[in-house]
Amino acid sequence: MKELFPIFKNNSDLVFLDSAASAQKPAIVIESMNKVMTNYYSNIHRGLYKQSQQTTEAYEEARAKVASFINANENEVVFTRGATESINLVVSSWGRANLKKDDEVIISIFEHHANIVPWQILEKELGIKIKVIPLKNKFTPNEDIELDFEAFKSMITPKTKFLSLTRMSNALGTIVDIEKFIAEAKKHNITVLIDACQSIVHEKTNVKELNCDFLVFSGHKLYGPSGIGVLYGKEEILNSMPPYQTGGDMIEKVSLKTGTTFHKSPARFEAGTPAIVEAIGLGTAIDFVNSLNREEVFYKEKELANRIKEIEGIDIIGTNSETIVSFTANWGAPDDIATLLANQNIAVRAGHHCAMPLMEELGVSGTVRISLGIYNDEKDIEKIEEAIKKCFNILS
Ligand code: ALA
Repeated sequence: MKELFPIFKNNSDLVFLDSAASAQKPAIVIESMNKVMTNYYSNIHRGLYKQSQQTTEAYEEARAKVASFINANENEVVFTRGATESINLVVSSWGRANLKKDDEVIISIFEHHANIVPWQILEKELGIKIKVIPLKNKFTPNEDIELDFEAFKSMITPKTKFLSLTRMSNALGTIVDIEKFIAEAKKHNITVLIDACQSIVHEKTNVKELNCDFLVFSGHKLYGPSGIGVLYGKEEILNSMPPYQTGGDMIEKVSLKTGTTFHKSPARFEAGTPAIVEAIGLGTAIDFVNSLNREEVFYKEKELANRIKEIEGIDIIGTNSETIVSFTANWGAPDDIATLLANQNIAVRAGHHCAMPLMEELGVSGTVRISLGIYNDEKDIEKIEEAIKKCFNILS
């Protein structure tokens, strides 16, 4: 698989174990973006000339690929700059239009800052209340970790309006049984957003089966470019929401005399010139992922992760994690371990992983996070095993 990713040709010793932060790009994605820019690039939805029409077609084709990838309709797929912008869009637009003082929003202790801080802004601005689904059991290293579903059920009240939940913890790799949480939320008419940033890379995602109202993900973790992300929203909900940003392409009519009217979704939420080339690159990344036997790839990634969990002398944070291994060690600080690994050309992430409340709950300042992608193989695992032993010898 490495041969499909030019970075490994140009960095033959690189052991890349930081795909949860951002994945490497296959040649096919790089070439497709290059092809647009060298052959027909123009702005979209505006030009009557051939190149503009070609670029518009490629951009809208990318939207169709995303829609089919998650089983949505095309007008339910909004291109954003990334998952962070997608969540901010929902909080800012849906939140301000639908929430009032004392309304409750439920998130979980697993959430990334991008699914916490926008809600905190509304908490200050509108006086809403944020409730947090806790861990089921007191945290113990080298044990499984899960969210407390019973606690979630008991925190729902008539004032609970929104559930914003990750499918897979970016910091630990723990999978959340979102089907169960969504079904419970729906019994109480709670609007649901799923953060699928990490999970969509590894598993099939079907928004209709999930019955979530919103789902967000970024292109760059899915072997696509950075600067492009997706907001899925149910059509009637998106069309009921006020615009998030205003400007060109999202308006139906602007008049200084009678005012402005707006398009429906998706144009309603794509003000200005969007990330055209990146959207097309994301479409190609989806073609690439669709060409793989996804179950087989996921199985292999899990197997490799399980081998890492067996390395002696490290404390695994959440042994039931999948494709990610987060650990601490009583012989070295996460930053020191990551630096020594970097010196051996091994890329991992160390720190709080933009999930400081989770770290606080676990009682750690940070972890070393090893995250796997489709290009990782047995050799990478042997190298990380060896490298961690070396770190132990140096630091202990
Ligand atoms: N959210 C990305 C991560 O988990 C950057 O590292």
